[in-house]
Amino acid sequence: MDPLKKKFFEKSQVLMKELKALRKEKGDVKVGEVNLKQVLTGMRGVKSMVWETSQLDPIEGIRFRGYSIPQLKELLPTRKGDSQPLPEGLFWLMLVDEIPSQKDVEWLSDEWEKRAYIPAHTSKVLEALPEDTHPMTQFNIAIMSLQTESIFAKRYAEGMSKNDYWDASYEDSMNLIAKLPRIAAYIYRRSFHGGKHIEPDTSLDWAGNYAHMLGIEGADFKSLMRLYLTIHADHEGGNASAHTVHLINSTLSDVYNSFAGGMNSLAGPLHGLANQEVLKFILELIEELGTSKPTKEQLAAYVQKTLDSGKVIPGYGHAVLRQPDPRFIAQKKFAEEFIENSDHVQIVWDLFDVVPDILDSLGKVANPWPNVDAHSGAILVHYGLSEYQYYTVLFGVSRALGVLAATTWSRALGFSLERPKSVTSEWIKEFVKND
Ligand code: HAX
Repeated sequence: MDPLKKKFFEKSQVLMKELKALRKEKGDVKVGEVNLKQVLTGMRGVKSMVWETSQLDPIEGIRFRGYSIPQLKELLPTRKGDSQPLPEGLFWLMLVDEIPSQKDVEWLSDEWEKRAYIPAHTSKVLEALPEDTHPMTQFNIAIMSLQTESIFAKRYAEGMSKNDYWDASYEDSMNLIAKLPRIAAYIYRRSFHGGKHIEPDTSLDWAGNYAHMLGIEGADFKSLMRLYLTIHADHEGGNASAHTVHLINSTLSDVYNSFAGGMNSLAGPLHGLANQEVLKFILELIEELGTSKPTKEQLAAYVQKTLDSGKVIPGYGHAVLRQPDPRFIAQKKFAEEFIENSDHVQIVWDLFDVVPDILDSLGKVANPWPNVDAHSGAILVHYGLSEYQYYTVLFGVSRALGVLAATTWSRALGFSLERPKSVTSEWIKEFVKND
């Protein structure tokens, strides 16, 4: 058994027994109440699942196994000569709740490299699609085509014992994560660079190699990708993409089916697609205002006009956060350190000064602050990745780390099929009348 898998098995056995005992002895303890507003507005705040890998605080933002993003930047191993954390380190941390050593992350980079093989039919499936198919659609179709590789599905069909679900899930998760940069880079080169693909550089780490296969060279872009793929990895279990993965996987549908479902959820503009919408918004405002150096007054007027036309300001607001997103701040710090004289980055910073007051003045927006998606596009454009239709794929590659680590835990802990209760509006009216 590989060292990460062995560690995971030992830890998950202990927790599984503890949770079983808790369920038996304390199963009736109340953990909260649900009010009508929560039923009517997307179940905000209803505590209804266990997600081991990270937890979100409205004010402090995300903590991965208790560590904030600045702490991760201090503690996770880096590649020699680079200052940004390696996503391999975060995956290790999320899976086994331990900060890995340099040797551990090097082992993981090598292990993913060994598992990165893409079956021939996946490129055939992609090639059958029109080149202008949205990259997220291509990404999903490619993931689904990889389902032929599912060890879980094969072993289940052969009569696998419940006790082995975690093992097959671990293998599928490791294999899928290993393959994602290759299929994601393939889609980018196919859609935007005439199908001129770039061979992987197996001496690089997972994120560095992805940057290389995208065709954007330079140490700073590799560094950005390590940071980007770390900070987008997980945002507890209630967000739409993570929850979709959790729900699908609870039916014992394999990791490929589950992750593809989550990616369809990430492809919505209120969720991950917001990163493409933000850059589109910035490009459109530059076009309409006729300058790439707009004043804050011009920006304020443009924001107001957008709201007046019944649209949202992409990259602002959040269902849980009530402060600027630490993932936005981490990207701002990166831009301050590495990027000089970018009009796009300056617009992002000026919008940060202008938008919150305007959203606040509407009197209904719960969180007027920027979220993770407000900053990423401007940095990517700086390095030459200007095709914003692709941005959510980058997010998706990263999100695999969190949701697949969490899914492996779900199978090890033997979580049940998810099945909440729905009610009709008639039922609600009756209930309120009788209350
Ligand atoms: N611009 C304009 N109006 C906004 C707004 C924004 N950025 N954010 C919230 N509002 C509006 C809502 O549309 C809602 O209006 P109605 O009552 O007229 O329907 C009202 O304010 C209350 O909404 P809320 O309680 O503040 O926010 P929700 O929890 O319902 O929604 C969203 C959270 C993220 C969907 C919302 O803030 C939004 O639409 N933001 C813009 C899109 C975006 O950036 N999405 C990415 C979020 C982060 C993420 O998941 N990344 O992947």
